[in-house]
Amino acid sequence: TIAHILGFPRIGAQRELKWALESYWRGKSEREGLLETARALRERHWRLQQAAGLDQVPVGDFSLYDQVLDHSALFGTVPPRFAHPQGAEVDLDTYFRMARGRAPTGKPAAACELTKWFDTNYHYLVPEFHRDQSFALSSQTLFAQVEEAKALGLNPRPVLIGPLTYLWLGKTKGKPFDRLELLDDLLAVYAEVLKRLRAQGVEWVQMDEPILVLDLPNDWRRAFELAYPQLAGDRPRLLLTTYFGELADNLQLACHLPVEGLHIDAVRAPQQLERVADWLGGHKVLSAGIIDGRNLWRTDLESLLDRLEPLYDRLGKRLWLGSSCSLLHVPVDLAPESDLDPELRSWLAFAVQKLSELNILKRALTEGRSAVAEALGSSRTTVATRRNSARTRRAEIRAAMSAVTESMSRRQSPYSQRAALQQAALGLPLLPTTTIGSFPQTPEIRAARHALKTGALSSEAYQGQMRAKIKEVVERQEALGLDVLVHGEPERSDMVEYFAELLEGFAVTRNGWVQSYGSRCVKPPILFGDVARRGSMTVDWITYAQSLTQRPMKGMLTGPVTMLQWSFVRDDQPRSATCLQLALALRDEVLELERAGIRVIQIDEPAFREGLPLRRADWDGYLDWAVRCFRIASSGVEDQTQIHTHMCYSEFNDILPAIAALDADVITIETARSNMELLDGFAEFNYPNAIGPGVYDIHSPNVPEVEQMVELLKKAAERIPPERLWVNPDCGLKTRQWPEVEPALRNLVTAAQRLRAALRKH
Ligand code: THG
Ligand code: ZN
Repeated sequence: TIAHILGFPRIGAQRELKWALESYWRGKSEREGLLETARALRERHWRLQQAAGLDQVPVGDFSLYDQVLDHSALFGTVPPRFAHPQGAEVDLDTYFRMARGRAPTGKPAAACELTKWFDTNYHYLVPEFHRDQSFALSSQTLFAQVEEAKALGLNPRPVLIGPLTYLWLGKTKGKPFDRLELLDDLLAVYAEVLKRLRAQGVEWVQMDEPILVLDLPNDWRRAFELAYPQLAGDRPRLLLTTYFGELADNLQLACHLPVEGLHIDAVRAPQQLERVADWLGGHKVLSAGIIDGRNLWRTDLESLLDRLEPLYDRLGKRLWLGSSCSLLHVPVDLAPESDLDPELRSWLAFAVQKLSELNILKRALTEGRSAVAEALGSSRTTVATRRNSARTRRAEIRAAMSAVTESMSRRQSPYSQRAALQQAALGLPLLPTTTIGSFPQTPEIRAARHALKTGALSSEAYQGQMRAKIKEVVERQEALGLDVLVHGEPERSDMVEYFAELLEGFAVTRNGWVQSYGSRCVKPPILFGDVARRGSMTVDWITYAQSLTQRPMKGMLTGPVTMLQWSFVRDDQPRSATCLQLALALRDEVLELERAGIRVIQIDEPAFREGLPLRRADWDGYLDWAVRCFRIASSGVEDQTQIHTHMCYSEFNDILPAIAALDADVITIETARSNMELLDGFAEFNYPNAIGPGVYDIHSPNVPEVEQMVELLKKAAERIPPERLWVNPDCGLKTRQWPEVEPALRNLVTAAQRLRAALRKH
């Protein structure tokens, strides 16, 4: 019986990789320094696994930017604009140019697209395939890392994204074609990679095929049956790994593929364990992913053993114990989190702690429970204290949940009536201009927040500095001629963390960073108990900002679904119940903003689409409660109060009815890069309320030209009646800098004015 994990977080407990990357990109350090930091992190992470008694270490789970990009380098999938000679080694700067559009050497070019990795908050770089694509082994990195692990006396298990998942994750460019046409050519490179690994003495390779938990079209299912036999021959054993969900209709397919082992996610889908054991045949390894790679609660070891012992009796050594998925999605180490409440802390396991949980389970199976009695006792106590804790349940919140009525999720009047009342109250021009909420987080703002945290700055002094920033952005917006203003959010570290710090039921960590993309990280809060609003969270800032201007000031909140989606949430009640608590807390904040005279309130839901389950059969259930929670948060207001929402990073077309059902008065969405094609869906669907399609791509440092935005707006006006069209950037401006933002917004306002004038003439 082997205990193992599918991957370890690579950013480093102190985010060493982030600092090393950013220093290299700025030209402040040499390639050697970066590579040495990376090597040292790999060694540290492998040693942690070894010290915890795990039997194999994943190799290739480490990446300098993204594991999908690493595969594009391995197979030579480099888009033509990077002028990479076919078959040559993909060097470090080509790699970073693909990721970021630029690198210390080489010509800049448009970066590859970033997209969410399944239903996580991690983003991968989308492989680009063109019609005459061919693949060739173009990176030695993986083989070198195998040698590295061997030299340390470890048993390396290289991690590869499987051929079908790799093709699935990519996009075709140019004339459309079927990606499966590329499979044979790609398989030849996989065979070569496997042969090389075999020659290096590798016993097992982890082949990730997480698309086996999706609804797969039949030709993709057939492709699995055709592809894997072609990988037979001189190769290591294959552990086919699936995660993030249930195999369901792909279960027999996965069990019958000619590989030596199958890994399943037994946290998201525990019910499939026994069925897979039944179907797997008498010689294959079953790797049970039983330690949660997506959340950070300590495992109930004894209940799990009740489940695993009968399986172990059946399978013996063929039962392996693993993490449900890579630990990439959880923070590194709980040990330094000394600020956390001790009781809450005793309920948690970060990546390092999860390694020992695996070891305890393995020992309990192979040596008997008595060999680890102490650890099991501690787990039992944890489970009991958490279940019975007063911290997790509040009577008044339970009462409020039961008291929710149907009318709480309905505005007083339909949109058309509200729109007229809002227009009368706000007096906005045709094509009103606004921004999404955040303005550049300057080094001064960050320094002030840091000084507040360390105690170097008093709370009063901090308030004063933030107010000064707010005044500055209000003046700038007035000067630019924007119609609906924002306060700029200088006081917010992160749109989720900010509210988590103020709400009861949440804890935040000091250093619990999780990689979001490249060197960028987020620190997801821990939602451990009933959510309650202690007092107002945004009202002082917003009313101060409103006091500085006659124009409407938008109050900015993060919506319930996004708060849920971007936190580690409790697993002792359905997500829908937790989301309802968030909605009730936000509803109170919305009402207080309204009472304070704020007439436009935005409730952001960028993670609304990402929360959609991976299987279509589960969509309606999710959309039903997610929509209801948004409506509960937003519907307490008078008709005159205008509710906005914002969404980004997503394909919206498949959930348009749900987006319409949110019944926000205005939705602002990311569209600049899709050239307004995204709006076709909204137009075809006859989306009923107002829309602000982003006309300024804030992900690029380029300043958009007036003409360019006028063109985009014209396209938008062909699809959406101008009376229901707003003009705004794609997303918040937090990551941008003033020298780009100011001219870009000036052009945006000019573009709106031009189109208004043109429309008046007709
Ligand atoms: N907040 C949270 N999750 C998110 C986003 C967010 N997921 C999707 C998207 N936005 C991810 N985008 C980013 C963009 C910037 C950063 C992180 C995620 C970022 N992080 C800082 C860093 O890594 O240096 C750390 C935070 C800080 O110090 O401000 O810049 O907005 N929850
Ligand atoms: Zn956005």
